Amino acid sequence: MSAFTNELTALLSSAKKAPGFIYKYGTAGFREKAPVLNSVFVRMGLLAWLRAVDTNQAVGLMVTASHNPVQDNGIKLVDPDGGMLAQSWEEHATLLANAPDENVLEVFDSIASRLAIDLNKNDFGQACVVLGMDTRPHSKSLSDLSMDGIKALNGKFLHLGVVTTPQLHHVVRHMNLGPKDLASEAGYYKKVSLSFLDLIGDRQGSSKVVIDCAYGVGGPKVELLLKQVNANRQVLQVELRNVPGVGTEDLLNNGVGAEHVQKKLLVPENTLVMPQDELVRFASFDGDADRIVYFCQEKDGRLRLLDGDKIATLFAMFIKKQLALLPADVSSGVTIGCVQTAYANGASTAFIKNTVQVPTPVAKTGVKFCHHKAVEYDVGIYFEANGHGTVLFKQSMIEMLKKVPIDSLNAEQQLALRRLLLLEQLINQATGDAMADFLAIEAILMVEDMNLDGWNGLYSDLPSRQLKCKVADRSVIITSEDETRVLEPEVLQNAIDKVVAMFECGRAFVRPSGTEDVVRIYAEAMTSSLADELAELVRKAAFDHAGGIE
Ligand code: 16G
Ligand code: MG
Repeated sequence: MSAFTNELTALLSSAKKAPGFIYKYGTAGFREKAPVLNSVFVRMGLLAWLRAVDTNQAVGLMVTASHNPVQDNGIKLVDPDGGMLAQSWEEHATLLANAPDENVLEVFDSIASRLAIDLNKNDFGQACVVLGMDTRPHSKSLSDLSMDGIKALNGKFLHLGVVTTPQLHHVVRHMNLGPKDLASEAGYYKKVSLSFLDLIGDRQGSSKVVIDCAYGVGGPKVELLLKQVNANRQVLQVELRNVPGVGTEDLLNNGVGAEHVQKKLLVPENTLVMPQDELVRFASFDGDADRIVYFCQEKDGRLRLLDGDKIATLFAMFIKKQLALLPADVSSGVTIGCVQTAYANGASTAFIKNTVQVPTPVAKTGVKFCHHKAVEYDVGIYFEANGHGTVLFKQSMIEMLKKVPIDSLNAEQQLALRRLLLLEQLINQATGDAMADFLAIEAILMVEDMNLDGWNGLYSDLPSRQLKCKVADRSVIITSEDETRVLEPEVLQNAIDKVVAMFECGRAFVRPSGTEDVVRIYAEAMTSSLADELAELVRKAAFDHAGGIE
């Protein structure tokens, strides 16, 4: 370590910690106002290299604050399999980010020695930190700070420049697990577009889709993807709106994008919904394009949302159908699950469980928790209602499917097998991915000859409402593992139970947010106004029993 001390010391003293600030590795990494993040970026450069050396593989560092406003930025660290950073390392990240300026090297050394990681060894294997960044104005200078940290340790890095979060996950995964020729942004477009085109055969999109890109990085990237999709013939008619450009910085996630559409049930601002758009389906990405929701506008101007639950339902039905077409000896042992969170609409849970006949285990909010549960199945579908999600296919099952003698199958079975294998190629196996999910959804709609009405009509959502409540200290609320119940303070859960019992089909829960300093409230009931009423009562209960302040 001593060999690096001079350069490191200079770098660390040029990026001092914001006084008194406590950094938290939240649900999806560090996320704060950009000006207080300099020290975190340098330190996370160091930590990312440590993780790379620890695993002898490529790891990732994404500079983004996802759906947050443009003033914010953040870091998401990516593990060698392309998934989120191992939870045990979140503690190291938090420790290092909060170390007093004068102790950073000491803390760093102690983490390295505790994990027996030798930064002076001769062979670092494939260790490398892959960086990517979104389009925020400060993303470049912040990612430079992480690079400086890696350089100060003589570490190896590869900066992909501006990419979506899932593209970074893709590159890291392919660098380590192969095929290596796909481990690039270009490889991403190739893999996703070719599997999509193979999946749809000679079909063509029947109507126009408009994508609200949230003025985020998804805009320019989906444009590149669609160029490849439509290279030989016009397969998809897509119109992009809210694409970033000169002077649009402040518009990022501002009244646009998946978060706005899903939480507020409002059409994105600046997205002119003209009369001829009535039959058009819309999709909204979030700021770093790792989630997607669909919607359309009713004749009365209201928004009809097809959220992550509807997306999960579509995937579950399609996959279940293909599996059912295969001979029993191939499909009978295949396990399939659709992981949801407490936010899943009750109607979706009932439909997936009872009609599609796929189990719906509940995971804690956050991609990492859903992902973790989904890998327990051969086919693990997971989607949060907010549109984060993907479908994971266990490699052993894919190998098994590839070994099925094609001649033993009839034409329909061959097609079903092919579709499953292509879906695995199309859908991001590392993380939720707005672009890949978009093409997978469009492919299923085409193959199933389904329109938005047919998809939306699979079940009707129970009306729901989400609210926030400010409390002095949200950590006083402790929930059950699946977040459906409050364990502490007990009086809060008792109060919630009491109000929920007053509503037919009522369901409600509260949980401390992992990304904002608020308590979140969710309520579901038979009508919108009853859901509003229940949510308000539960908000009041949280305010009264968990130290409400505003
Ligand atoms: C983060 C999570 C998302 C989760 C949300 C909950 C990732 C990539 N993102 O955005 O999955 O739904 O946090 O936020 O994991 P909350 O804790 O503030 O409600
Ligand atoms: Mg995001």
